[in-house]
Amino acid sequence: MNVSEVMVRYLKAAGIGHVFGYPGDPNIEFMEAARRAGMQFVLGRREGTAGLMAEAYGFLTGRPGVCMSTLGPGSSNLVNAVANAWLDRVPMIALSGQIERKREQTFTHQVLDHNRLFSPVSKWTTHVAPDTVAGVMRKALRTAVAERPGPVHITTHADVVGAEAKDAVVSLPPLASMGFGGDTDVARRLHKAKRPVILAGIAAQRANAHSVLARLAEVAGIPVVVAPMAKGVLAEDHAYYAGTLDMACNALMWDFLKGCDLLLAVGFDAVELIKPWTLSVPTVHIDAVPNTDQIYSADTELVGDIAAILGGIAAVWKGEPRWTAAAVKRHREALRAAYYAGRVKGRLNPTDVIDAVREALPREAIATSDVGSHKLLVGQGWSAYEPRSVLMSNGLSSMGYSLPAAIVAQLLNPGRPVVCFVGDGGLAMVQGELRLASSLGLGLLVVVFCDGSLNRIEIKQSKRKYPSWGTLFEPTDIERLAQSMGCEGAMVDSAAPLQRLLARKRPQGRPLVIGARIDPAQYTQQF
Ligand SMILES: Cc1ncc(C[n+]2csc(CCOP(=O)(O)OP(=O)(O)O)c2C)c(N)n1
Ligand SMILES: [Mg+2]
Repeated sequence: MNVSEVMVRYLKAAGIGHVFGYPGDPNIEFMEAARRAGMQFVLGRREGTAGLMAEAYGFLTGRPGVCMSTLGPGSSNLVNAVANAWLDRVPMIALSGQIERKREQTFTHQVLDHNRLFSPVSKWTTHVAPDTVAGVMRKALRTAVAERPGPVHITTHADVVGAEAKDAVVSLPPLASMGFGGDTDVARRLHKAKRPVILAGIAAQRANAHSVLARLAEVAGIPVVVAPMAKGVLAEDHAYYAGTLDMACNALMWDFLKGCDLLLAVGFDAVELIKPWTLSVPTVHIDAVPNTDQIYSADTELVGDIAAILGGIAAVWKGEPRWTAAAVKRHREALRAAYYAGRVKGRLNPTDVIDAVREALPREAIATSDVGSHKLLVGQGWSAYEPRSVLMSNGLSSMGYSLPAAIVAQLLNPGRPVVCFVGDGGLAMVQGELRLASSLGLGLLVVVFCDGSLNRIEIKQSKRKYPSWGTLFEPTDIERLAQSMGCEGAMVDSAAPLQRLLARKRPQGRPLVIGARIDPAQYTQQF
């Protein structure tokens, strides 16, 4: 199939039988694909009115109205109709041809920047390519009809429309969510499943779904994997806690998910995904918003108050737990063993640091983590027991986050221990804020993973057999840095003094900054 044929298959699968438009050169392959597929082409007398016909089609049927124009003057003529659908809240797929990709940036005749032209009046502006066309069509159709509905604009380049599609799987997502009662259907499916798993993300935490999540996991016996920013949404000593996704021990976690026969994605936001989604298990999307990202495909969507939806499933659950607590425990033990892989005996390993801090602090401690190799281990190894007790930036993943975040966590929770985990690179970006923390009198614990390296990047250089270049930097004397900022400081290079230091006292009235001179060998083994 060529790209146009894949596009047309998606439109037909969505029940769309008409294209309203006005053609130019770059549209010919698309029109031919539409003709062969038995679609009706309605030749308006200008693009603006053809677009309004598509809007009326969308209004009447609830399915996206499809309009089509050529590049340049055709696309600028189409803007008014797209803007109309935007403010009338009508689903629309607007297509505009474009010059070949290799000339788009430098050629000028008839070339307008469609993304800039349509973005103020579209829910999404994008283009198709041979290796993305099916994914783009799934996302475009789901986005156009999701509340509030509106237009998606897709540019179709002249060299793409006839090219062979490499992403040609035609699999239409549900274009509507299930209404009231859908939770009963999902409960039935859960009951039929042998190895269902819940993947809980940040929206579940935002919805305060933690208690009902625990209840559902218990009554139905479903292990819960959490996304990093949702750590604590299920206490990590709960019998059905099954690990954190896309941090250390990634391979083991993905294998665990691959082994399930029904996945409930509960408020899971794919913004936290580092690896592409490769699962093909039947998936139910439970969220406050429809699955418009289409990063994972879900055959069913339950959209609304996440806690209420989970409560509905738990309330109608009948039958035995799907997993025994013992089976989940075996998985957790394998996960823990993988987490310690690569430890070097007699050295201060990153996991030694995390363990020492976790053991020294009470359950209710709040932890913040920065970005880098250390985050991947903190993300898997730090045990969280309460919602919103772990703060990390895992969407933008910006270095320099954890110290400012810890300052605020301590400011808002004066009686609660707060620990900031940070790499030496990340600390260097924001270390001036240590002075703020001491002037505010915050008894923060700051733990710095000192390896003289932007390790996460250095590791990627070494994977390509490149030397470490631009990724190493001179050590900072953390003890003196801390003191000059009005904090207490210490440097450790083995586990025993770290444990002693943490046992001695909690920081009071000013931060305690501990530089942990780690051996990064464990990172190399792990990633
Ligand atoms: C603001 C910002 N700049 C650059 C990056 C890219 N980056 C991701 S991890 C990393 C290395 C971080 O080094 P460090 O803080 O020492 O942590 P380590 O990896 O050594 O544990 C870099 C440069 C980023 N995520 N954010
Ligand atoms: Mg570092």
